[in-house]
Amino acid sequence: MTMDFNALSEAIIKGNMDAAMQETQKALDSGSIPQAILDQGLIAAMDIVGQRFSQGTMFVPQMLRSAKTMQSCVALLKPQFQAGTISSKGTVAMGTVKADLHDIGKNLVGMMLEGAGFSIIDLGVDVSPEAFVQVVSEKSPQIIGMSALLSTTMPSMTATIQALIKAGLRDKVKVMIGGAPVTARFADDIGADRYAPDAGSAVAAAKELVP
Ligand code: B1M
Repeated sequence: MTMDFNALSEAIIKGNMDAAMQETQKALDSGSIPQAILDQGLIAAMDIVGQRFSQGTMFVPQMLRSAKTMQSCVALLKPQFQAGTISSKGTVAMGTVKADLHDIGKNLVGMMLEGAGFSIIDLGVDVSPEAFVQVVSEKSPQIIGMSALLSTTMPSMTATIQALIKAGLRDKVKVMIGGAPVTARFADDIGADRYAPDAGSAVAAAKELVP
């Protein structure tokens, strides 16, 4: 069924958690597809928050409130994306790179990968190249997933790949990168195995990397 998610988006933008959660539940109860709620309601709202921040009509505390509101709505959607499969397709160690605290996209990608049957090691935010190297050395994930939302933190992706090479571990793990400022060209330039523009593509890419 089609539904418009304006009330939901508006509640996210205003950081009105109760209203946003009610709208999310209402959309689920009325049969809306969870992916549509996510894309057209939640992510669309965060894009508007970003635009207003750029225009100087929204500030960091409001952006944070919107982010927390979105995360509560994502938690309501999470069971809808759970895997029907028990055996793991492989392990992905996911983190937002050093000096970057944005974790909504990273968490969404992790949630979708989990839903597709991958096991996730969540390294959190502000993850140093050394921490990525350590997880590869100790836990042997098939893939590391790096997320960056700031153009200033993208070089940490390069540093992580260099650190993996230095530790002799680069050929032991596939590297997937993503985040709003990241591009396929950048992924090629730094020697990553894959770039994914969104959570859905990240799942498709992970399946290709670990067939
Ligand atoms: Co920040 N922020 N922020 N912020 N923030 C942006 C990113 C910005 C674009 C806003 C703007 O100016 N329009 C801008 C960055 C400009 C730039 O460098 N290009 C910005 C800035 C400047 C800042 C601060 C510097 C502001 C300040 O303090 N003056 C500061 C930096 C803090 C830090 O990290 N050190 C800051 C802080 C924050 C908050 C803490 C308030 C909050 C984050 C809360 C949190 O994450 N827990 C926040 C938010 C919410 C945003 C915006 C509004 C929304 C980000 C988001 O969650 N989007 C954002 C504007 C925007 O992006 N429209 C902005 C929704 C999310 C689902 O999308 O994360 O892109 P996204 O993830 C997508 C894809 O990118 C992809 O899949 C996801 C799902 O489809 N993807 C991957 C992501 N990771 C992937 C990994 C993969 C594959 C795909 O493989 C491993």
